[in-house]
Amino acid sequence: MISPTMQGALNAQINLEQYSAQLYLAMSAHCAGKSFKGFAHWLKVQSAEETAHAAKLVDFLLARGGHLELKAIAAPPIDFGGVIQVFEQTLAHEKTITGSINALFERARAEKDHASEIALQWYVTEQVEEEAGVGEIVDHLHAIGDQGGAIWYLDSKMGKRGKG
Ligand code: OFO
Repeated sequence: MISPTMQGALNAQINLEQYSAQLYLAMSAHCAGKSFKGFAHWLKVQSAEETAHAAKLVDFLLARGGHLELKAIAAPPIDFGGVIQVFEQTLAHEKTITGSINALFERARAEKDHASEIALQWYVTEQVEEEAGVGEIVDHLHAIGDQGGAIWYLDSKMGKRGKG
């Protein structure tokens, strides 16, 4: 059985993952509005991944006899600026999520909740990948700038995410 504090913390993390899905969907629409179809596609796939992250936590919470307490999901911004700013904000957001996953992991460890600790290891590893992947995109964008032909090349590359 999961403790009330861990249950509350997991519910809060579920809400954060759902917010991440909303945020990336809003960013995807923002990029689509600027005809950056590849960046829009990448962010839409990312949004779906965040929904899956939330669902995985829901499954774990229920398997441990916990109660799901869904809360309202905060509204994301509408305008994110240029593509570089979009991905800088994505990286900043992922760093925030890493912080909350680490706090959750530490709580599990402090409570000697081994099951939660092991389940959260997947998220710790995932955050390493997410920060590295988005960090690489930010580096590429800084290198090429958001004007000129190279941005469209990167856009077409981003459009291949999940397509083999
Ligand atoms: Fe769920 O990993 Fe990004 O936020």
